[in-house]
Amino acid sequence: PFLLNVVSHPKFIEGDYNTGFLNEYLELFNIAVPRDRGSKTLSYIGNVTVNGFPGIKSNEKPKLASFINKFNLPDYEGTKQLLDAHGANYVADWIKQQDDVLVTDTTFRDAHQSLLATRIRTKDMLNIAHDTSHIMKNNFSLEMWGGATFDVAYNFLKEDPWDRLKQLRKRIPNVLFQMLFRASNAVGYKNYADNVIDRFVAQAAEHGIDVFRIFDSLNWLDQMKVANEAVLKAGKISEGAICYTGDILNPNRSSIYTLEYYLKMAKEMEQEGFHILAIKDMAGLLKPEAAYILISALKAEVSMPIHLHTHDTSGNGIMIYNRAIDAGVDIIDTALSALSGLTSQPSANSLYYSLEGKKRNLRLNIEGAEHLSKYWAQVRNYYKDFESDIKSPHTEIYHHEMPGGQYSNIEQQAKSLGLGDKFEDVKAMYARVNLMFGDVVKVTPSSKVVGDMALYMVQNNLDETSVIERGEKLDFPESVVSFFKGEIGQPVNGFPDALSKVVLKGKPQMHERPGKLLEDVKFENLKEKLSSRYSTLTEEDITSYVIYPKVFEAYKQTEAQFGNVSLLDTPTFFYGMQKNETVEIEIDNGKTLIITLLSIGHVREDGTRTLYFELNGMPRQVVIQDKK
Ligand code: 3PY
Ligand code: ZN
Repeated sequence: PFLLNVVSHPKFIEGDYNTGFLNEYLELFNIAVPRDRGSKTLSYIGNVTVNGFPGIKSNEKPKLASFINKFNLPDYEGTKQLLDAHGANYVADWIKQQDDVLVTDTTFRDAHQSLLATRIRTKDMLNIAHDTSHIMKNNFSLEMWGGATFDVAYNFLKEDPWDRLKQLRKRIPNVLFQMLFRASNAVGYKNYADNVIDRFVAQAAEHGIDVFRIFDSLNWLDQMKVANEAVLKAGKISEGAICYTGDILNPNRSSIYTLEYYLKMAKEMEQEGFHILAIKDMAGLLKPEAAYILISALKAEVSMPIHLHTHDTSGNGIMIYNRAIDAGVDIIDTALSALSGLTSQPSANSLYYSLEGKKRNLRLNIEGAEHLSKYWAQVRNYYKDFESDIKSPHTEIYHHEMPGGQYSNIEQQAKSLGLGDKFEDVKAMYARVNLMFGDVVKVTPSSKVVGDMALYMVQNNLDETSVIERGEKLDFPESVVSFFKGEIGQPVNGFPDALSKVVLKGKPQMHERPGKLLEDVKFENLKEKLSSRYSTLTEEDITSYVIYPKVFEAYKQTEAQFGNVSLLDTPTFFYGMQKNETVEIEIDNGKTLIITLLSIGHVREDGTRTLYFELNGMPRQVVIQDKK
């Protein structure tokens, strides 16, 4: 009966209290938005139990990790206190004075973005947060936000990314929090107005981000300036990233991406006032000796500290970091062993041991890292259905240059287009499209454009010549048209003429920064509009709405229906409950729901089933539409 919205029904309001009308007005049974938190939670669990969770294929619900935290309060001393007390320039100088190699741990962001389709939930991070605060207290930073985590949180995990930031900040007050920021694309896939970038950075800084790694998907510095200025204004650490492309060891690979190119861009970035320079090797293309040459040259020619990021896709990650460390790199990105390797970052644990006997080692608590890694090894099992198919090192990345995170994605896309058996062609085409586009940097979102074009060409049997010859009649993918219009920025060597002509079909190509032409977003008007729609609305919600309007609204709808599902343990969130199982969900300090699933009723003719629960000792029933 708690499902029925009787009191708001017009007949009830008119004074017709005779419940006989319930039989006449069947629409009363359609309203499935329960009001109290217990009912919302039961409704969520009931739904997942009956209908499953998107992407979860196995039936076996993983066991809850048996793990004891060593600490139950955070530590209070670390790099965060250095920044808060002395400011960003001080921290930049401090980094350069350290003999040890400093560590950024990517377990909370890039590691699971690259291995598990970004699916790790806040709950699993919070469960290990106090130990992380202690064990990683000597880290440079924790990369824990940005990139794809923002939209995946809303879209797939049905949780609020801002809440993740705030909750983790409370439990880890001592280590710098770092995010990946796509310059004018913020945490999205297209350009936003400058005032959106400004506002996003200010709010992220206010709620806990200390280090912003800013990159542009075409290495177009003009486009990174707005974000950099916003970070400087917020008093936080601005880290400018150069995306590594091509191969400086191979003079035949590219006439653009030479050592001189990287040095020139680094010097220009220094002029812009970035505090740290990052080399972002998003596809793992940097070979060990290239790392040695590049880092040595950068150390000699720029005074910013150097932070290196790579992916272990080729299997050469540890070797790359060893040579970068020989060359004097200041900070490196690693993941805890259990979430490292392959398309993720190299393992911190392995790197530590590989450096024994050398002059410099990592500033890492190795016993602690092993302890944390044991936790993640158990938790990773919750996400087994999101594992990518890559099982061994891939050296072919040196040829196709596809970022690791894109690889499994594009494989799925190929399958869904019926090109499953042509994946080899798609990868080869990806490399050819890169050259057709003028040899571009490939990272979100430019990598998606190259990928979309490669799929399109294989699907339509096109090659470099026929695409131009038949181009006037071809309907190119939307992302490709947008790229040639200049909407995500300018490639290093500009746009190729012949291809621009057939893709654009007379539409103009822009050579200005798109953000400069976009009108400022009027946040006050949006606030008014959204406040009338949602009873709880934060200033950050409005920013999220601007970046992902549909995704945000869908999230709010799920929240209204099911409450705060981020409180559920992960096995229950993905798998629901099994008969006679009991789970506990702490919904507030000291308020716990103890839920037992007693039985599942048969499907009725209208496709519904009743699930019989016990909630804190009281019997409860939930009617669920069986969609299977
Ligand atoms: C992202 O933009 O999400 C990336 O990880 C790019 O490497
Ligand atoms: Zn990365």
